[in-house]
Amino acid sequence: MTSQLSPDIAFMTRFRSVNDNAEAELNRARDTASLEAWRIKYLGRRGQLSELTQQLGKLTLDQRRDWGPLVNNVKSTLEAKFAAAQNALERQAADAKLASDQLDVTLPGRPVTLGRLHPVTQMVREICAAFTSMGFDVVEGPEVEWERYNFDLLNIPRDHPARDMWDTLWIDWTDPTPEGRRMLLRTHTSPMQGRIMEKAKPPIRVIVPGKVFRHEATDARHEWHFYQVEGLAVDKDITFADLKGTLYEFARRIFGADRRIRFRCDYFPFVEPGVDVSVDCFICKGTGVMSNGHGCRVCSATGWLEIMGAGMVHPNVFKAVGYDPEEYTGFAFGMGPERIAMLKYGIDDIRHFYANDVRFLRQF
Ligand code: FA5
Repeated sequence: MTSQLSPDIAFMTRFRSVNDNAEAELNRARDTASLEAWRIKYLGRRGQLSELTQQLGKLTLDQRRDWGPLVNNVKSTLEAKFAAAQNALERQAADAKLASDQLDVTLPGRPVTLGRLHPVTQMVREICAAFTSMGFDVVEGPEVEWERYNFDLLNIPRDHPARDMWDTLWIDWTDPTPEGRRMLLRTHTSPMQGRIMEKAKPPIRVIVPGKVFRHEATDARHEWHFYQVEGLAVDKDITFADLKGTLYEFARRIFGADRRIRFRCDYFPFVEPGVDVSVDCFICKGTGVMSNGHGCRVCSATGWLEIMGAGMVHPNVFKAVGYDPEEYTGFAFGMGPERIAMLKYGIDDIRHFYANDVRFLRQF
């Protein structure tokens, strides 16, 4: 004998089991994945509540009137509980994230490392500022230079013995033109004198900071690459007194009024007369002798440190760039910012600047 449940009883049994199971399983859903699986199982398009709604169709009209609202009621109750469970889970996740992200304000901060300008860059800028405040313009030029500007235009023709004053690093390159031009790493910033005068008409008042290179052995005062700042002033009636006045003012601004400064005759082929300018040595205070009685290593026991060469522009240089030396006069100078920084900060070896030891560099 087979027993057949009436559709009414069968529906009621199914309704109860769906209702009970749905609630129990929803309470057990602990994460988003199981919550989503629950939604698909009960509230999805092919879920158990849709199935129940379809089964309503097998009941009589009266039974449908009784069961219809109940099914709807259960559906909306389950939807509300699902939404609440979902909210609770989201809140839990947000709380957990907040807790793990919490800042411990008592932890020591990480120090921020500040970059700084290299002491030679600072010195070059300071020198430029001293001259710009006196009305000079700043121009820059190429580090790889033609022999013509580095030597020829400066009254130093080929085979002139004065070329030995600058041990030159030549560029390994052959000029295909008949002129057979030669290139080099500029040995000083003076080549910019010719470049500037070729292009501009007086009055000229410029300074040229830049790197220079020489094929020479290094020691406490000599690097094979270093900076120079060139100066050039050309106009009618410029005299040696203007040069002295400008350099005294420069030394006063950089070293203060107490520092002694010395002009001595010197030879540079592109100036006449030529001088070298020195400042009294900061280590031996101009005596030439150190506190231990030995001769001063920094100034070679002379008491003076040479910081620049200078002089009145040679008439041959004016002629080479097409200026009339009867009409114009001018002065030029070329200084070494490393040497000036050594004097200013009491540094006893120029090689510290380019040894890249941050313990040294951090002091500036
Ligand atoms: C010159 O280079 C000339 N061009 C300067 C000049 C310009 C004279 C205009 C007249 C008119 P000198 O070789 O002396 O001159 O170098 C000039 C300055 O550069 C020196 O006084 C010194 O301060 C610096 N200097 C020279 N050689 C070195 C070196 N090997 N290392 C560091 N500084 C140096």
